[in-house]
Amino acid sequence: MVMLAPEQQLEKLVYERPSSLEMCHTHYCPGCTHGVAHRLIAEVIDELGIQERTILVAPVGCAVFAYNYFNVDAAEAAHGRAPAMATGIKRVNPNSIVFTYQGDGDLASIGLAEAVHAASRGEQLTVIFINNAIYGMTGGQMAPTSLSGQITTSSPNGREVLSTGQPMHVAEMMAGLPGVVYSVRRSLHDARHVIQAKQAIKTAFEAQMQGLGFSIVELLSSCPTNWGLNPLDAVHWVRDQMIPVFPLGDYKVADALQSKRARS
Ligand SMILES: Cc1ncc(C[n+]2csc(CCOP(=O)(O)OP(=O)(O)O)c2C)c(N)n1
Ligand code: SF4
Repeated sequence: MVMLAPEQQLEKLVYERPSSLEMCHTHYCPGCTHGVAHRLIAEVIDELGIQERTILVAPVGCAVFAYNYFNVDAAEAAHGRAPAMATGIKRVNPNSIVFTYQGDGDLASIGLAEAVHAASRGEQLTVIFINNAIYGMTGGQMAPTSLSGQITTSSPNGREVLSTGQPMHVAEMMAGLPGVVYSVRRSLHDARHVIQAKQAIKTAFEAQMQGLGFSIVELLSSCPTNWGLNPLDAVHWVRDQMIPVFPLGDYKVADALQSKRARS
């Protein structure tokens, strides 16, 4: 076969599936940004060259089958228990890179204790926290992160903050714990923010690779199905309704990571 110089080639590769993603269809609904989050994590794992030593701890929630979608070793935790399971996995395999992938029902509700204690202990883990303001898998019940007045199947008249509290701010809360070295919030609602989200995921994994402590990236994510919106309106809802309540930003970046970012 005649090899053409790059400038003579008619086809240019613009998309390649990360090796850390399996070649399969996911069960996510059209327009759901769980898939975007998966793609970003897989790209980061590939770019950091850690596929062979990365272990996912999957949640219960819409991402329950994440272990089928990532081409890395994986374990499935009971609902909310991923940080506890990840703690054990990391402690017996200190050279592995362990991450949990958890929704807001999983992390901020039933599994809040496991998440907060793992963070407080400064476990060498990375948590990817998907905040879609609702319980997706079970049919759209209110989550700790549901917005004030948000209509869900368990708050048909809108979330009443006097009886159910204000939306929980996980990235800010985690930042207050000494064991946490990196806690930020990003959004998946448009291309610019997706690129920023990827950079944060990379920094979070790098924090673990350097043995600095617990890192968490909160990602504002869409659930068009349970919000009753089409995919475009759903990402606009993230932008217009969620971001004012959950401001994007860096809530904690340890000095060791700051100086690395300044050097790069
Ligand atoms: C011990 C236990 N309690 C409750 C459930 C039911 N349950 C399954 S998924 C889920 C909520 C998932 O919501 P979230 O973590 O926000 O993830 P999403 O589906 O939105 O991605 C609940 C309550 C369960 N599987 N196990
Ligand atoms: S129910 Fe919501 S979170 Fe779950 S896959 Fe569908 S759109 Fe995504």
